[in-house]
Amino acid sequence: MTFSENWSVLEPDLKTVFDHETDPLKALADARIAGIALRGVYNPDHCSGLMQRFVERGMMRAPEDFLPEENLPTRIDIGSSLVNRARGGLAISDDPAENKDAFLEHSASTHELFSHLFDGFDNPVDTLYNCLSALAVNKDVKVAREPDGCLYGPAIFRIHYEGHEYVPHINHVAIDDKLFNYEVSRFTHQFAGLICIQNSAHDGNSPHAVIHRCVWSPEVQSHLSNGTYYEYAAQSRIEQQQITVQPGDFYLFNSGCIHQVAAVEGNIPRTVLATFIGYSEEDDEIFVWA
Ligand SMILES: O=C(O)CCC(=O)C(=O)O
Ligand SMILES: [Fe+2]
Repeated sequence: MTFSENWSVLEPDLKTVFDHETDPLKALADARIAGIALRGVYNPDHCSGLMQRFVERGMMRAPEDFLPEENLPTRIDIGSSLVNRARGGLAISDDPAENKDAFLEHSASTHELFSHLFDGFDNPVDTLYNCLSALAVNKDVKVAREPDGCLYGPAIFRIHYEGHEYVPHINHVAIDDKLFNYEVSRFTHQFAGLICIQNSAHDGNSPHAVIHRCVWSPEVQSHLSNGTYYEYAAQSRIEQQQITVQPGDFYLFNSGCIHQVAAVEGNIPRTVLATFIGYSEEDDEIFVWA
């Protein structure tokens, strides 16, 4: 079976990816493959070093300080989230223009933070961008920006405590979030590109994204909204592929395909360095943000 026929393949290194597929991001855009994993791109010792640093600097609760029954947020972000600041819980106003200014201002502070946060370690954001550049054929991978040059936050650490779950959903700035006042809405496809920083269990069975071979459509949306998606997926025999990764692995999937992540179990927070990626076949730029 070739790479392009085998939807479930998550190739382990760059050479095998390119042995099978001349343009892996195009294969992802067409949902011919579930995702791509590049193993061991970031030093796992630096992953645990970063986790320790986040706790020491008070940027996250120490795992032993987290009790699920205390009603504390089960997710902590380090970095700027476009959707949260444009229309989610961190929006400051009903005025989209004000939210945009605030998001871009926050993004500038993330660039400043990330300019020293990794001192003494390899820079994981650079590693993530290097992975994307290696996979991008004839396209430039750039931090997302507005026409005036203002940069979006380059990536975000998401720290997930016990109970945190992502139910089946898509991420797409135009289709789902309808953020047409942002430059990133110009892209046809949106991907999610992540580096696993910490698994919630050390036995390798930590939940990560399950990708469904199901692109968004109004019909699919009605099932998501009505709570009937699982039945629909079973009836339609929608293929699913679980992504299994270890700290230091990079993984990439088409976030326009339905995906989900099971609830974290246990007191080790599942932590990823996450980005979204805008891709259009005819566009020679690939924009990356969080
Ligand atoms: O944390 C993950 O593995 C994926 C989370 C997710 O749904 C996303 O990044 O869009
Ligand atoms: Fe997602």
